[in-house]
Amino acid sequence: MKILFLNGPNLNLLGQREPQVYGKTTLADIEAMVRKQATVRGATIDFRQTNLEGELVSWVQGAKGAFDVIVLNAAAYTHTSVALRDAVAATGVPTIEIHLSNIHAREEFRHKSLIAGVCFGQIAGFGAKSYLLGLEAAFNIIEFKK
Ligand code: CA2
Repeated sequence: MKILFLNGPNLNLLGQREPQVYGKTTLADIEAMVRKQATVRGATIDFRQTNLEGELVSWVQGAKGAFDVIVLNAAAYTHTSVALRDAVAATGVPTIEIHLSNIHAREEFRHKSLIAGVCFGQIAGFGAKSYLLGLEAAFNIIEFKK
């Protein structure tokens, strides 16, 4: 059971800037939390962050045959990247879209997700817990496919 967590631009700043919006937890804290829970449940995770759109696209492409599920916080590329949408659609690996904040309760430009239509589902608004809910959703998909 292998689950790939991908994080988009600026998420490396979590816990250091704008704590009123994104909380005080760092991305390293979130990774540790997810890793611990995944280990308990017998899964292996790979947890990555990049500020580069093309790198995210390449990672999504590379997941085919290597991972069972992708859990994706594409950050700002959620709202802008047709390339990422096409990569998610092409990879065939079930992908769960996650967000720390409730993108539907924020500025209008965040309400539209270009990737939502090609993802298995979306989790948004639970802060760092969105990652654990994403992990839970990944287990559900894997169970469902058995
Ligand atoms: O709520 C989420 O998880 C988002 O994906 C976060 C993105 C935002 O563009 C999406 O609309 C929703 C922003 C990530 C940037 O994170 C920062 C953390 C600290 C300081 C500045 C940015």
